[in-house]
Amino acid sequence: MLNESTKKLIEELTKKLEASKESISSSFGEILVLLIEKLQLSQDKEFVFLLAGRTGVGKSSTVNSLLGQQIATVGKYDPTTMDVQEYEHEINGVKCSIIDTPGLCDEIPEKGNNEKYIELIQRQVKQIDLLWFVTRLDESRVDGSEKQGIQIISEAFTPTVWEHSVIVFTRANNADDYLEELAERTKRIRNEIAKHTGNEIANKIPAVAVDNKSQTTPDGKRWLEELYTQVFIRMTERGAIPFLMATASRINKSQSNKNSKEPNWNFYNKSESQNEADSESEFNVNDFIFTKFQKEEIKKKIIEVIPALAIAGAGVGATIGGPVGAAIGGVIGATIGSIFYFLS
Ligand SMILES: Nc1nc2c(ncn2[C@@H]2O[C@H](COP(=O)(O)OP(=O)(O)O)[C@@H](O)[C@H]2O)c(=O)[nH]1
Ligand SMILES: [Mg+2]
Repeated sequence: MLNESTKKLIEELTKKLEASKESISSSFGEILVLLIEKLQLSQDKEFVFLLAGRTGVGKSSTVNSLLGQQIATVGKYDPTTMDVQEYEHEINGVKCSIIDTPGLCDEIPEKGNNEKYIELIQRQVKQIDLLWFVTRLDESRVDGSEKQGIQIISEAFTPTVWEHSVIVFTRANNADDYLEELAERTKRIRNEIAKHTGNEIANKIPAVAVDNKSQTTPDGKRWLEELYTQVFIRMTERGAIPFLMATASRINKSQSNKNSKEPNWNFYNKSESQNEADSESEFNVNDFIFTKFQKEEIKKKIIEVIPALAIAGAGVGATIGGPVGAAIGGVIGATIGSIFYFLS
């Protein structure tokens, strides 16, 4: 499946590495081949998000923030009936599907007609890689429509759908007492979900507070990377690699420019990285700056999805990930760069 030039490249890289002082597994070339093959296969796969939450809470805005593009229309719907709307997109050549559920968590005339909606969902939604339950942080109760939405979701799929879900709180900067409200609201929503799943599943659902109008939450921390991390680690194995591929060109950009100890992996759009290096003070929504802990969490998930990478140790990533990614190029090269960035 690999073309000749890629094969040659891997041979050369493996030789170089073996000649260098780095202690590197001799099977590194094999791992790389396996990785490239896996990514090639994933290129035609897609990841599917299902968005649940009242109209206007910020579902579309949050997905757009995460994916770095205006993928979903913001502030457009005023649902009068329950509907399932699927939007197909392509990001860096990788397909993604965003399923919106207007009415699901809303006060609408049709409310109470759960059977019909469950049927509609079952007919239209074949697979979910990540379920988003989105709600505002600056509201204290779980309202009746949200409870109804949680119930419909649990029945339409099975309660185990919540094993691949995140709770997202929007408008974090509108909260009066951020940390207290975050803890309290998380507890309440998990309790509501637990009615269908039991505590075991519900208490593991991560909650992420975001604010689509700001880089940070009231504690001064950046939320985008936390959202990325939780979305990635909760995603089905099927969706994880396509998601990584779709976002790879935005991983490690700012880190590599700011931290001279790490190799500069400018294997993506050159002019773009050039611009960034020139104007480093400007916040760019496309920049991810992961913490050590977030990198560690993502690494665990990557190894879960591609177990062969477990033996590609720390030093390897820092030494070779960038150059290999750069040499291979394209979305596969960018993804390899990202993977080794997280592994290092
Ligand atoms: N202040 C603030 N406004 C937000 C936030 N998220 C979304 N909005 C605004 O809320 C409105 C509805 O957002 P939208 O993403 O369309 O909500 P959706 O109906 O759940 O998809 C828009 O005017 C957004 O700009 C947020 O985190 N903070
Ligand atoms: Mg929307």
